[in-house]
Amino acid sequence: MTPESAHLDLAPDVQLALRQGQPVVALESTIISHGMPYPDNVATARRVEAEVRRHGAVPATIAVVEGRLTAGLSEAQIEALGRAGPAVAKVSRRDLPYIVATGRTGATTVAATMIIAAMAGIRVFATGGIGGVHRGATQTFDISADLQELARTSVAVVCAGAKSILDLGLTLEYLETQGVPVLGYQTDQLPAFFTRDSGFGVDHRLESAADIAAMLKVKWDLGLDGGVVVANPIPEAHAMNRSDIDRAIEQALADARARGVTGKETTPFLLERVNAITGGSSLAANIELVLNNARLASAIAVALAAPGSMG
Ligand code: PSU
Ligand code: MN
Repeated sequence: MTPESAHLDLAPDVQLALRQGQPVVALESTIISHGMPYPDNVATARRVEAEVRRHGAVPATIAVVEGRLTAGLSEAQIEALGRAGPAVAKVSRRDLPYIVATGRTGATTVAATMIIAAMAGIRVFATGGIGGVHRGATQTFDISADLQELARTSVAVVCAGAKSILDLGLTLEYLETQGVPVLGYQTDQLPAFFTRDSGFGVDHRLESAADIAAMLKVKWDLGLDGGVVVANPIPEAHAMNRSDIDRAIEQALADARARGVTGKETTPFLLERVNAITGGSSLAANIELVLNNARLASAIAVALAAPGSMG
């Protein structure tokens, strides 16, 4: 037993799948507690797990439960995280040792989920949107720890790009500096979460899950540790009107400035404001894009697990 595995609990089906080299997809929990309102958050988490199963992989929703790093939450654990909502600690890399040492429960961000997934041996992770460089970061220095994690931890993160609550141009610059490939799945454009096009391009375009899996294998075979952003645009039918979402985001940013919101509260505050201002329409889009990411992540995990693929 390695020192870290003493802190790690795997659900039986996750453990079995990993032992047999079967595909597993990691899922995060901050999206449940801080990214969507109850009870849609719990319903969505369940649907995402079912979607992963339907596409041939085992879902592992990740959180810290009473001090245990947990990959593969039970239904009751998901319900508890969703019901508690923002009262649950939001756990990124810097928070993990405190939460574990004190036996607390926390919802893991993309960064912390990547860490636990990598410990467990899970290489593919589906979420909604990643954190990034915030607007105004030249003054605030507010850069999500997700980006640094992508630089160091070898997990592919399938997302719908990032919300334009962030400075997407600076986010791409940061990822370039850190050597993190940003792949477009069947697109040349970086998607902006609710919309298919942010006005920025991706580094490389790939057409299939198998091609993405092949590139991941080469990256890691070459010893190029670190993550990859797989940007998967929201399905056309569910994409939002750009000017509606832009207006909501501007309003949310103004509200955050007026209230002096800083630090780890910034992202949850902005997510909650955007949800509130746009009402049900953004929530519906959010749910659809996460399901879409779960499907692609499952296909990538299946391709990676194919005989001869990961050696
Ligand atoms: N962006 C979203 N939905 C989310 C998050 C970001 O559209 O749920 C969450 C993710 O868990 C992400 C975290 O890892 O917020 C980033 O927080 P911060 O910016 O404080 O690093
Ligand atoms: Mn931040």
